This record gives sequence, structure tokens and C-alpha cells, in this order.
Amino acid sequence: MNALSLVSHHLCPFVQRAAIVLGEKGIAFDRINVDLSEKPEWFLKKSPTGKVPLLIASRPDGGEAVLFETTVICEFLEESQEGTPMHPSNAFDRARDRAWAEYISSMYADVWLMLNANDMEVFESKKTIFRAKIRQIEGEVSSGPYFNGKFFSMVDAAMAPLSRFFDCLPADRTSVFFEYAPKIEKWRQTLRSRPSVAAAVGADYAVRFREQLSRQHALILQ
Ligand SMILES: N[C@@H](CCC(=O)N[C@@H](CS)C(=O)NCC(=O)O)C(=O)O
Repeated sequence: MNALSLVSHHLCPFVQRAAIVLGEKGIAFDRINVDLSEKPEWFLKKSPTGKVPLLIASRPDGGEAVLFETTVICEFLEESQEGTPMHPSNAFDRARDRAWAEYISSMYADVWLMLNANDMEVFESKKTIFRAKIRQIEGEVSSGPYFNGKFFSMVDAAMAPLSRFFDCLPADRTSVFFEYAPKIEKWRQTLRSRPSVAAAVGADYAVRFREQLSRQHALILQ
């Protein structure tokens, strides 16, 4: 058993972000997947929001610490664990990264609705929002390989699970979302091959993801 456990769900992009940070820091951890459609009692007792991820750790006095909210979990790992820092050392640059990680994080709810949409009006309205946000990010991302240039940061960890959604779908369906965003297209290729990103999901992730969309009769697959 490892000192840290990540309470997870196979498809959750927020869980992936925490797993990527753990991977970047080289920390071994246990992953405990829960069924979010039938949440176990022990999970509801531990999670104030009923959401994953949770990070379960031991305090120095031996007591259990249960952390929730992805950003908080990632910041805790950054502050408490050894390994290469994932934030810039300059406070202004750090603030900028936190803001863009938050910007990307706030896109997930709409992206999920867009990808699962079986109603054309919902799909089109979410697509318009998504493309506008992608263009904003295009104006901020470095020319590579990562958001800030050479080093992999919290912004990269925030973006990678979002990018992965589109990696699991036929290219002819997804290119429209990244039109006029050549730097993001390049960034997405780099993210996909980062070992921590690849290891953040199970081998069956793409199949599970497409099954989820099929169950919803998602327009993106039709
Ligand atoms: N703000 C939360 C969002 C986490 C979240 O939405 N998790 C989803 C799965 S991806 C969840 O647990 N949903 C269960 C529910 O809402 O009942 C965080 O960043 O940790």
C-alpha cells in the first residue's frame, strides 16, 4: 500500500489532472475507483461534495487527511512533495499560470455537455463557446513545447485531460474545434506523448469514453 491514495473514476478529467501531477512528481499512489452512479457509503462519508477526486494522505501524527477539489490537491502536492516544481518561481508568472489553469478548468462542464449532446442547438451553442475559448488560449500558449515553453506546468496538467477527449474521437469530427489554433494543435501532440499524461488513465479509457458518448447518442459520433 502506498502513502497516498487517489479516489477516482475511470472517466473523470479532474482525477486525471491530479494523477498527472502525481506522475510528474514521481509519486507512487493507490487508485481507488468509485461508481459515481451508485456512490458507496464510505465515499459519501469522506467526500463533502460527493465528487472525485479525493486525495487520502497520512498526517505526520498518523491521522488521515482527506483532500478534495482538484486544484487544492495539485497545490498540496506541489507544496508538500519533492520533485520538479510545476509552478514558475516568479509570483507574477505563477499567478498567470494559476489563472489559465482555472480558465481551462472552468471549460470542462461545457465541453462535457457539448461532447455528450444529442441536441443540435446545445451542441452548436457549446461549440461556439469552446472555439472562442480555444482562440483565447491560442493567444497565450508559447510556441512550445509546453504552455510556458520548456517546462511542464500546472497549465499543461489542466489542459491534457481536455485535449484527450478529442484524441479519442475521429479526427475528421474534431479538427473544427481547433481551427485557427495551430499552436494548440502542436501543444496537444506534445501533451499526448508525455508519460505522466499517458499514465493518468487506464488502457481502456478511449473505449469507455466512446461508450459513454454512444449511450448518450452523442451527435459528435454520428
Ligand atoms: N470542482 C471539482 C469537480 C470534480 C467533479 O466534477 N467530479 C465529477 C466527476 S468528473 C464527480 O465526481 N461527479 C459526481 C457528482 O457530481 O455526483 C474538482 O475540481 O475536484
